[in-house]
Amino acid sequence: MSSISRLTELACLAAFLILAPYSYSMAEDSEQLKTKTVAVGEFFIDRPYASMKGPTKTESILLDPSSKTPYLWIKSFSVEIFDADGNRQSSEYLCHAWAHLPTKGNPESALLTISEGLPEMRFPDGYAMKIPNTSDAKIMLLGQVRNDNPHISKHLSMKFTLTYFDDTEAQKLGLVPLVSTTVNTAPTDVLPGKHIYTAQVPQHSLFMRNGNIYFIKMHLHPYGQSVELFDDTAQATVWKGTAENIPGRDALARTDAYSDSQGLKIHKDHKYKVITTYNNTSGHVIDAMGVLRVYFAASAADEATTSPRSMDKTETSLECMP
Ligand SMILES: [Cu+2]
Repeated sequence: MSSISRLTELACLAAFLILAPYSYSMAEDSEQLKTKTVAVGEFFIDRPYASMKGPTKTESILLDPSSKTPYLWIKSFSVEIFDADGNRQSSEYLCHAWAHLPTKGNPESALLTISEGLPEMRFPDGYAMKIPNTSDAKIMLLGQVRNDNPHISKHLSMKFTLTYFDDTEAQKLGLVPLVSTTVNTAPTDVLPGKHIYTAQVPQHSLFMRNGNIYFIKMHLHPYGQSVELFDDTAQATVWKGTAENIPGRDALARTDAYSDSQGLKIHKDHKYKVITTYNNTSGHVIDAMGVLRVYFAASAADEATTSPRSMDKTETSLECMP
């Protein structure tokens, strides 16, 4: 190799090393990831409780009063269930758990929520929920249990776990903040048999901007089969998640989630709908929900021109935001 081309190569390498921190987010270092756990409960169950009908408990916490950074960046939220002796219990008792993050804007845009079939949510590398770290910036935690076993007498408690980076680390990593919103297909009473429910994504929805979805969770009740985000303009599925029911029980074993740094592209000039399917094999009418919750980052241009804080209209009320 000539000395000139060698010099050119070295110059290119130097330029790359100088520019790299600004062009690429660094790999997330788990040593810098902090963890907060909170016990919520107890919940006493001695009869069946359908989804959304079981005992509920709340707690409010400061995530990290010892941290002096102005913001904290939440990476994951999970819940485990224990009995009175501290033995780990099945997640089938989890109806849902919420963490309402402090925000000056739309409260619905800063909600972490997990529910039956999905006991953990974790954002992909490069993305997180950003919250202020001040003495009044409390996170409101809510847990609700469910049960389909009539022969039971149990005291349960929940362990909520949040993982997060402080602002200094988040800046180093170049983390991008996400906002959250839901689309609810809201089938309330489902007759026996197969059913399809469809809801248009409203134009005022937080994710009807150019940008990407980086995390999706779906919420179904037992006998739910799938939740799909469909691009009506392109006539294409954006994402479809399915659920696994426990045979012979009124309970979900598992629901899908989407978590990927690549993201799912959203076009603000397209029309979208959410399609939920149920197969009610119980032989009687059941109550049900079909919710798609997305975590979204707008493109830089759309973020500058459209503030989510100005969109105070939400698709659903706080009582039905799983
Ligand atoms: Cu529900």
